[in-house]
Amino acid sequence: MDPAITIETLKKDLAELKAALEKKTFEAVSAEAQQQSNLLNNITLEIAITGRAGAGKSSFVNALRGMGDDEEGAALTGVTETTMVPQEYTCPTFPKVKFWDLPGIGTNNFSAKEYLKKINFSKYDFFIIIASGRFTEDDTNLALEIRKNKKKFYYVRSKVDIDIDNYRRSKRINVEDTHEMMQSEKKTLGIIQKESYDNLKALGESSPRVFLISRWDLSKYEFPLLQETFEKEQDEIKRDVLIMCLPILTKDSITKKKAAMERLIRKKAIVSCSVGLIPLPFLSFGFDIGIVVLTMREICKVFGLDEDSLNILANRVGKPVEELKSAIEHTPSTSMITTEFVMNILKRSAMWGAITVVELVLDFIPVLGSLYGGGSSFATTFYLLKDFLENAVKDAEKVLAKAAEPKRRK
Ligand SMILES: Nc1nc2c(ncn2[C@@H]2O[C@H](COP(=O)(O)OP(=O)(O)O)[C@@H](O)[C@H]2O)c(=O)[nH]1
Ligand SMILES: [Mg+2]
Repeated sequence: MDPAITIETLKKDLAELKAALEKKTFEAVSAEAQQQSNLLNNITLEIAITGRAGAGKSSFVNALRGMGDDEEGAALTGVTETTMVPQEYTCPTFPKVKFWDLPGIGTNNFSAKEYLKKINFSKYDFFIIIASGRFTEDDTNLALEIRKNKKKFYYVRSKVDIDIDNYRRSKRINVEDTHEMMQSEKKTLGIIQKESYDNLKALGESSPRVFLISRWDLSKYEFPLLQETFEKEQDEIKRDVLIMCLPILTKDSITKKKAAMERLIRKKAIVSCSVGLIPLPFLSFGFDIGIVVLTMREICKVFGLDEDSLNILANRVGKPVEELKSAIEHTPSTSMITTEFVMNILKRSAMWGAITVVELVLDFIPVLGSLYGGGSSFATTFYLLKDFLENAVKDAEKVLAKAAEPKRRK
């Protein structure tokens, strides 16, 4: 198989890395890489979803995990809340990312302060306050308390799909008329946006921002904007974890995941220089094959190409998992990604006969040459992972397109 990346793209990457290294010493960059290279497994992120009973909290948690409501392990929806205990739901691929389905505000007559104490306020990274109609004093009191405690929160208005439907019915919109359908959607969103703004303003919020969503399609309305907003307000590391853990909704989410994964690969390649190098009989140098295997598996998960993610997606879109898998051309299933698999790529790759890539790396980043095997370890790890990533991105795009195709008639 031809490599998915060329020497030219590699040069571009190396030039960027070189520029980054000019700002800091290699030791500093290396220490930082050590700390951050395992971020998908050791950075925790706890997102709290709160709001009144029936607002759509549990449904939103399921949507954030890319799941339907009827799946095993999904949050129960449409049920009356009886407990005051936050329910924990982990991201299906990286369990250090958690979505907390909080008890309904206002159900037990707690003050906002008491409520926050009950739910163990301090552990959450940020809050999402959901309402399906009007926001109430309970919501704004909670927001006020969260703000006092210097944490971020976002107002979300759920179920806008229902509002759009209702508007269309009341105006007898012709469903065949795409223009009318689009106009009526825009019109309804405008109305809700204004209503929510006035509603929160009347409750004392000075310049409220509300994000309109439907749990049935997070790629639509204002979920993408909400996602962008909360990502922006996280530190770099948590932002990348968020990007890599949220489900793939659009091509744009694939692009963002790719950039985050590239940042991670750079760190992994740097770390690979300073760990024990394993010599391989057919290569003139050693490198840490374990890092490569693990990262390739992580790439599969991030791009929804592992078995679990594919099953979840198949269930969500109501298609057989085999149909989605048929769109994957390059990426092997995670169980196939082993040391042997990586060695086979190396054996087959003509580039490794001549050590061009290693020379190239040392050309750009000579400091690696001073570490025993550093240049070759970096080059091998970097090159293998970038190549794997390029292919995974192509496959993820194909799976996304396949999932969106109209269902086949039986
Ligand atoms: N159409 C539509 N229904 C929703 C949406 N979000 C939640 N629901 C429905 O609203 C009801 C209450 O949702 P649930 O998530 O259980 O609310 P919770 O009490 O806040 O956890 C359920 O029947 C959901 O299916 C949405 O965005 N669109
Ligand atoms: Mg619930």
